Amino acid sequence: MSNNGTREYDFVVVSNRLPVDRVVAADGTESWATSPGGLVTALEPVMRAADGAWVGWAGQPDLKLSPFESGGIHIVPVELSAQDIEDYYEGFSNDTLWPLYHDVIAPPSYHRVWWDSYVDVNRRFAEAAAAVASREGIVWVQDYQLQLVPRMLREIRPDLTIGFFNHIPFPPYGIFSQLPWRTQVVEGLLGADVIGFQRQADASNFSRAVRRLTSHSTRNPVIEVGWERSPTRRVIAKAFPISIDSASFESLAREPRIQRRAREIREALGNPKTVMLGVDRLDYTKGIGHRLKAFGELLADGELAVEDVTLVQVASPSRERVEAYMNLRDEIELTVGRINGDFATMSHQPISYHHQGYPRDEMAALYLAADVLLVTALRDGMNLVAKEYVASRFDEDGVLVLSEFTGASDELKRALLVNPHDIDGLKSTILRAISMPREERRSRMRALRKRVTEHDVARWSQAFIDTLRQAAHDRFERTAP
Ligand code: GDG
Repeated sequence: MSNNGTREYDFVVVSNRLPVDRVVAADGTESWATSPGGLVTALEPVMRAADGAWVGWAGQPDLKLSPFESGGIHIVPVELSAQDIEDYYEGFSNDTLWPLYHDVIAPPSYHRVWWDSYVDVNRRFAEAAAAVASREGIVWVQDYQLQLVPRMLREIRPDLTIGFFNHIPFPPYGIFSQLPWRTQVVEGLLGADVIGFQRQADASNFSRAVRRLTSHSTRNPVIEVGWERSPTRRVIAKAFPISIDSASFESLAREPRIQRRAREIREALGNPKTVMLGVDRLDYTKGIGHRLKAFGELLADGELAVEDVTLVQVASPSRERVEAYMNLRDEIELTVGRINGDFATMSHQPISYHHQGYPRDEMAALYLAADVLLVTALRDGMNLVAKEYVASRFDEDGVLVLSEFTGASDELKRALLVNPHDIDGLKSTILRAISMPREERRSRMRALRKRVTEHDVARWSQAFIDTLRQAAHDRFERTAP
């Protein structure tokens, strides 16, 4: 208990979005359902064991909510106004940082009012976390929307141990240096004791930015941070590749009703010899256009026949109020329409396109139904879809075509790795995937499954939290009288 009687928590997670969704029943009553995301699943046991709270935004503007319990987690809502959402979230997070951190695939917009809002909202998240964390507790901040929180939080609560995990890439300095507020962002992150990235390359890019922008010394993975008026602190910046709840995907796929549904999907598509699948948020980083181009050319060249191959593309709606996403949707849907118009017969469509989100059961059935999964991202922090496909394939079948520009490609080496910019290379890889002999499919899928089942999301969170606890231990040892 704090002085003012509110409860305090030893383990606090801070993320832009809370892990719960508001559900309004037909009779108007409201409740909260825990969203089935990987992060919640991974952190639930830690939350329970360590008396945890979760700080974040409930997903709707101007919603005043008091803290509440949901699924055994103490939920601390941070209110965002419609203006905050426009400037901090859709603006600075999704139209400045997102394109900048993904190799400027789309041009980032730099607006000072967006930055001011980002600073302001980050401060409110930091204050909310500071208010609920117990003395010498642990706070774990998630992702690029909240990069200033670690430093702000440390200034309010120097007793805390603070972790930060970046779910998206950290760009090379030549790109990062475009950001007018680059030094503030780097110093913001350095408020943490442990900064986690998806890949080693991201951690190296970050260390280089630290060397270029600050006078702190770096010796991988340690950065010695000397801020004015405070003693030097050791910050660890290294890779912790995220994963999925592999066992739960596998057991879902093993359910007879899911396998039945997978067969139904193939039948509904006219039982083509090969079903290829793409599952992505409709985002310009995912390389959906490159994938469609390669597929369209294979049909035009006569290398693939529409009766033999169907591409199912799930493009789940995303960031629909950001202009770049509106334009992307038009572009993709024009291309899908053209390919279908050019090659469809009365009984077969080359692309089965879905601008919808599906329940997890349907996703698992799709993974089972697909002979080939196409992941052609131009840049992706990790890409969990690739891991979900592998986890679902308990039958040791299916071929994963995986972009070299995903974090997942560092681990899933026995996928067919592609450079999605090389359309000819992509085309020949697709043909290779379609005609791969059963024995080779099995041996590759086995190796991929070994990696994904052994390195699941529980192992990821455990590794991060262990490093954080070790950092806390070392810090208190060094400062002990
Ligand atoms: C960011 C980083 C990093 C998608 N459509 C539906 C649906 N999904 C689920 C997938 C998967 C998740 O959303 C997407 O995760 P990804 O990793 O593929 O991509 P981002 O959303 O861009 O995630 C990424 C990740 O954070 C974690 O650190 O890997 O690099 O960009 O789980 O299955 N799920 C359901 N219906 C859909 O229609 N149920």
